[in-house]
Amino acid sequence: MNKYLDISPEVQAALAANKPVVALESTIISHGMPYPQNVQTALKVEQTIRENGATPATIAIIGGRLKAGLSPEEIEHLGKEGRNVAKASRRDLPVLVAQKKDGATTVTTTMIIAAMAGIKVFATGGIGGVHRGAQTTMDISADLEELANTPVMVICAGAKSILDLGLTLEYLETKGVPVIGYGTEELPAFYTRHSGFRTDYRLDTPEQLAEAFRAKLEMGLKGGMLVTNPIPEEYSMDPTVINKAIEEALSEADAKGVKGKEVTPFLLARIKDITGGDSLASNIQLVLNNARLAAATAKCLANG
Ligand code: PSU
Ligand code: MN
Repeated sequence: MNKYLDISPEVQAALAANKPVVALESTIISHGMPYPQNVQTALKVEQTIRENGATPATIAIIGGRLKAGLSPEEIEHLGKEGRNVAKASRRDLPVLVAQKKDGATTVTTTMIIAAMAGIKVFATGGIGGVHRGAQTTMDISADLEELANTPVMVICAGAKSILDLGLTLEYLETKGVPVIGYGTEELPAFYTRHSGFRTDYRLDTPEQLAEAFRAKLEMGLKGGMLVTNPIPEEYSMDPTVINKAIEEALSEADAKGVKGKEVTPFLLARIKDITGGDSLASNIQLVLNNARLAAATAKCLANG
């Protein structure tokens, strides 16, 4: 096994017995939500995965060790430290590991570490993508490149319109990443069920998701698969309210000159404040919804 990787005993036992395991990211804990809701949500997501018959593996870098499976104390630590913990993308891994630092893993690094551990399914909230204005800023999330290269199925609630959704889909097409709508032909827009953009395929059951991903793996096609699972109707936001908050957050980021890895956490925090916390409540519910689908899909993959 990779000498930098620690798989928790619980996750190791599940993998050895070919039982379903679901990977979870930690940037959503340290940079995506405020304390203490971040810790409460992370623990609730783990519990939801257990209740749905799979083993959760929350992923992070702790003291330079790549961790698949965290203790509740480690989750508390990442949540409490928040933005003091480095947001770790692919380019950050070498130095964080060499210097024995902590890192909160994004979709990118969670995929990398999940693949090292042999975990195939990963549940999160939203992925990074092509930012609006990327024609000049070149701000394109490393998440897209990772989806192109690393064999993990990522289950999210679509992408929010802080991104250019059309360009994000174009990029994924170029890189050969299948974009699946779960129970829908339309790409969900994270806080809402509708974006006006189409996914590549609609699949309707966890078994169908598992079959498609298994086919991809068995053909030896590199890269992952993106499953977009719409937020449940009862938790979805009013599009006018959320789009106004997004526009406001974007122009603030622009005025303040926010750049690089700070862009996404800045926008998420501002949107939460502008909506008076409503966006956070939706965010929590859509993550739980993705955790349930991921557990069901991991079960199908393990049984197949
Ligand atoms: N989108 C969200 N919540 C998040 C993120 C994105 O709705 O927490 C996080 C994820 O960890 C994602 C990362 O991988 O932000 C993307 O950051 P960037 O745009 O800097 O690549
Ligand atoms: Mn970026």
